[in-house]
Amino acid sequence: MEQQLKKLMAEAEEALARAEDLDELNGIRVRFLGKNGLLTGVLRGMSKLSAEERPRVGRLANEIREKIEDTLARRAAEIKEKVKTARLEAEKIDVTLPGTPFLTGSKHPLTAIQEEIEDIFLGMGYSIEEGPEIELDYYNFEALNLPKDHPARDMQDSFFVGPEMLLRTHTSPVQVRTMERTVPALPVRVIAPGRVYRRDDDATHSPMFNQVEGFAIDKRVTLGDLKGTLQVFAEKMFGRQTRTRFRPSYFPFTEPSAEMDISCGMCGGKGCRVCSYTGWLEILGCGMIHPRVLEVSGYDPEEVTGFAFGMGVERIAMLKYDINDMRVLFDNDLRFLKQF
Ligand code: 2NL
Repeated sequence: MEQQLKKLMAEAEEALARAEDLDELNGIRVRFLGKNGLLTGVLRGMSKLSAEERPRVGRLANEIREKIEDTLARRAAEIKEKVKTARLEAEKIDVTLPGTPFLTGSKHPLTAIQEEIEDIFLGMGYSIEEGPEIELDYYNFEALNLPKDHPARDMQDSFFVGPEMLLRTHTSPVQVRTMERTVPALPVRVIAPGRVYRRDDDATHSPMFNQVEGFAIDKRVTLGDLKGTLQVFAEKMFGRQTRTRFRPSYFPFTEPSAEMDISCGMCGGKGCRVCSYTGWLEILGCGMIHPRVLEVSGYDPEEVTGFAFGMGVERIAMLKYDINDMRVLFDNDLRFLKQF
């Protein structure tokens, strides 16, 4: 019986040494130490032993059980460690390999310029309003002192989509809608950025372009307020050294009307290719809101006055970045866009 037990132990040790995973170990445990296992099987024969043999064999059996259990535990620990090492090896990464470049976009120059314009006027207490791009003839023309068949309508050749509807030719209709909504509240200071549409198409005109118009209404708003406001705008947009000049002009919705020029930033006003050797660049149109326009929207022109201005965002971008063909702003060629 002692022989049997020693043989059993040798078999168990050998099986344990060969086992490769935890499932196998568990199988060995069941096979040797389980309730119906081999060790139990041998011990069933103990009844045949003599009284002096029994304690010795019993002790040996216990020793063997403990030994097998020890080995089981040791092998389990070894196998766990091996599995862990193998997994670490498999999951190894080389942190010195070059990474995948993270592609970052940038704002389109027109968006950047428009936001810059917005920020300047927000800083002067203006709020931003938006409106529909498909507009009623009434808001685009009639309310702005441009009755049907008025020759000044030809200044803005338009895309009509119905007898009374068109793609807006400027963002002024947003301002008319704002006046209608806010009357008689004072003061009103609003800018209206957005897309506008005109039947024009060449290097300096696109059938769709972006405009920022602005206006201010209050008691006793003057031409001086207009000039001061736009001078501040020009300095913030083009630099502290920027000078402005106002030339008389004509718009049906302002009286008097003017064009504002800024001193050429390229030559400082001396004259160069960019300013066609005049020293000046035209950047916007403006004027005092025509009393008829105030009246149509419900404000009393005897009580309040206002100024208004409008500028093309593309034109500002072209001047600021020295771009000579407007179309590159719409081509979306990355070789161009990546420069900003
Ligand atoms: C230009 C000139 C201008 C206005 C826009 C305006 C709006 C209202 C009343 C009066 Cl609601 N005027 N807007 C005034 C003068 C000039 O735009 O050359 N834009 C690109």
